[in-house]
Amino acid sequence: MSSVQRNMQFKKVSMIGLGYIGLPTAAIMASRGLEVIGVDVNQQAVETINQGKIHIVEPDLDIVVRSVVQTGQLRATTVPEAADAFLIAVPTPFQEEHQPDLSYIGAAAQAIAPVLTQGNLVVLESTSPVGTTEQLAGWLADARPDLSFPQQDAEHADILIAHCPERVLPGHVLHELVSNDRIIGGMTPRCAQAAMQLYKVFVKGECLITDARTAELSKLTENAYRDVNIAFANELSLICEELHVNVWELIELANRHPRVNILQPGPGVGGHCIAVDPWFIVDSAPKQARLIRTAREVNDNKPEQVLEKVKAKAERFKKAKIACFGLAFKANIDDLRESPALHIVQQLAHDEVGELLVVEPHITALPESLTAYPHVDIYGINAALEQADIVLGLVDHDAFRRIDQDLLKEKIVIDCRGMWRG
Ligand code: SAJ
Repeated sequence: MSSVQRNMQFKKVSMIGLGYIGLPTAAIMASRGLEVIGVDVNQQAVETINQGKIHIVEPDLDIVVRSVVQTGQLRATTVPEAADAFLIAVPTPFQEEHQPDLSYIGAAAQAIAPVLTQGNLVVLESTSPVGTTEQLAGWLADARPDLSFPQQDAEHADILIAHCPERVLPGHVLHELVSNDRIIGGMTPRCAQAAMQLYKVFVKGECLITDARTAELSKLTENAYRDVNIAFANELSLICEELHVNVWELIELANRHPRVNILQPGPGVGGHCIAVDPWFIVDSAPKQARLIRTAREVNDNKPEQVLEKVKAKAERFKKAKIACFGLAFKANIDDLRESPALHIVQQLAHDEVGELLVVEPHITALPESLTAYPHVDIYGINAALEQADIVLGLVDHDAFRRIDQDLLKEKIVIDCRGMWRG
């Protein structure tokens, strides 16, 4: 290995995909002095970013983006151009039967292949099934037979490839991007070293080196671990209902054991990570991943159980007024993607269970999926509480936790988050 290879200098870096992960990462790298070219197929997102604005919601991200666009360190485009390193942060959703959909990674590979040059580093950040980094390397090799890749030339390859999964928590992205430890999975040790040098530019946490397959499974394992633990809490909530025990008190007591740490039940698991990633393990090892599959099923069934409970209570009224507290997929964010709360409200609206008074302080208007229903409207906290027969707590936003519980005394309360226990 030459000294040039040992000390790769990254000056210009390209981020493919400017979404919830790509844009903050691009902005942070730019703020550390790298020249960053952000690439996205969404022309509108590109224009927004080039105006120094953002098209997603993440605390403080607007400030960083405005600053690095103003100084010229970050520029967005729809067409990839040559760079020292390419990071890929595109979606990896699943298809109908929960098989992973790698088409966005395939499209990213096709987009960057023409501009690759000898010595480039390509890093896959998207959460991916085991073997995807090798698949990416295969696609790039097919597109560029004039260059050599790690699967062909190991440590002598022209192009270095690694998988460094993103692990940041929505709502805390800017902090966690810098402070979290980072897993660096190289296709070869040299690939890992190069990727580590790049991440060291902005990561204060430890950079832990491994191979690409272990890095892929590590990310999936982290989210499956959380999913299984939430499923345990959700299952407990059903057991407690059957046995007339308060699940929140039960968990609080059990967690006083020094080696017990049960998570919180809820109306289901939302977001685009935890409800998706465990399926990638199930898809790759269906016979072995029995617990992981069952956890997914337990969590996916939770909204149905909430619906049944609300319907049973609403039957007592001619047309129940149901105040639905929260639409977001979790507390204190405005992200409605894959939200069990939204799913429950949509289903209540569809089944005409009553008049729905939707309270969601993080949005200003009802989402499109609810606007067509005449018996659904958006309300402030107090107006909804004044009128409601049934109060349905779906998301534990801080604003809801602060509600004066005297106002709930005369109501039928279905509190899926344990926020009104007092
Ligand atoms: N939830 C519960 N009970 C709990 C904790 C969470 O019902 O005790 C629910 C939330 O309400 C939400 C869902 O689970 O609907 C997921 O929320 P989350 O806060 O657990 O996770 P995400 O999806 O926002 O982010 C996760 C994180 N992964 C882990 O904590 C292991 C994050 O670090 C990852 O980067 C992210 O997935 C990702 O992009 O994969």
